[in-house]
Amino acid sequence: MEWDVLLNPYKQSVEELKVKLKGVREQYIIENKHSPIEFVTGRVKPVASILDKMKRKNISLDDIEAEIQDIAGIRIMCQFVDDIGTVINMLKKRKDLEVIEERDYVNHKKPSGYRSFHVVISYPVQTVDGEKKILVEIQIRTLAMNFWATIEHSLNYKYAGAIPRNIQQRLQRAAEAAFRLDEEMSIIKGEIQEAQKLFEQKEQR
Ligand code: 0O2
Ligand code: 0O2
Repeated sequence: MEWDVLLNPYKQSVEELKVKLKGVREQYIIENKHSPIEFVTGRVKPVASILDKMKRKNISLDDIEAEIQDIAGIRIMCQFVDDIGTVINMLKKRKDLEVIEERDYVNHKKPSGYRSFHVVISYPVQTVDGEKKILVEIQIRTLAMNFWATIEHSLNYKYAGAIPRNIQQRLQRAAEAAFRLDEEMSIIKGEIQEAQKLFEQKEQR
């Protein structure tokens, strides 16, 4: 099978969604508002990883487009935990995509310590053969969650999924520290917003 042909609409979708979501950030910034989006990245799953997942989950070639939801992957990084909900609501209101699944690993962390909010969307991409609906997994997470996940992902790769116990324990503690960092930052965010409200009231007097 021609992987390039199969993956092309996925590549197109990732590029389009990156432009659109970076545009959302831009709009907040020009309107002088706090952007719930700090930055956006995206990738098409490498063929080797697709083959791995097919094997691991016993998925046949005919079923990959329906069964592998993260062939196209978008990641949205936020400063604050609250921003995650704002981003999810924004996605749900958009007319150019449909949210079809949600996985809340923010309030229900994985045993590894992983935290992130996953949304699977159906995205209509225009091809030369007409419209094709593509599944895209969007991961929404804070900068602290992203820091932890990036490090843990490299360690998992290094140890081929069998991270030594002592390092696993360190990672658990690091995950707790990242959680506390997010909590501390949320408190500061609240303080800032309160100060701004008081300032506005003073201005109006
Ligand atoms: P900027 O603002 O000039 O840095 P492409 O290579 O065009 O396909 P892209 O978006 O460049 O795609 O690459 P990718 O890997 O999808 O996303 C990386 C983007 O995330 C880059 O922005 C990085 O600068 C940005 N990024 C990474 N870490 C941080 C961070 O901690 N804070 C912020 N604000 N941005 C970060 P761009 O798009 O190159 O634009
Ligand atoms: P990549 O491109 O290497 O990131 P499964 O894929 O079976 O684990 P499922 O239900 O298909 O699970 O999807 P899920 O769990 O919603 O999302 C899987 C993706 O979430 C992973 O993609 C990771 O990006 C991320 N993820 C999930 N758990 C962890 C974790 O414990 N640590 C880290 N660092 N990331 C995690 P892939 O397949 O690894 O692809």
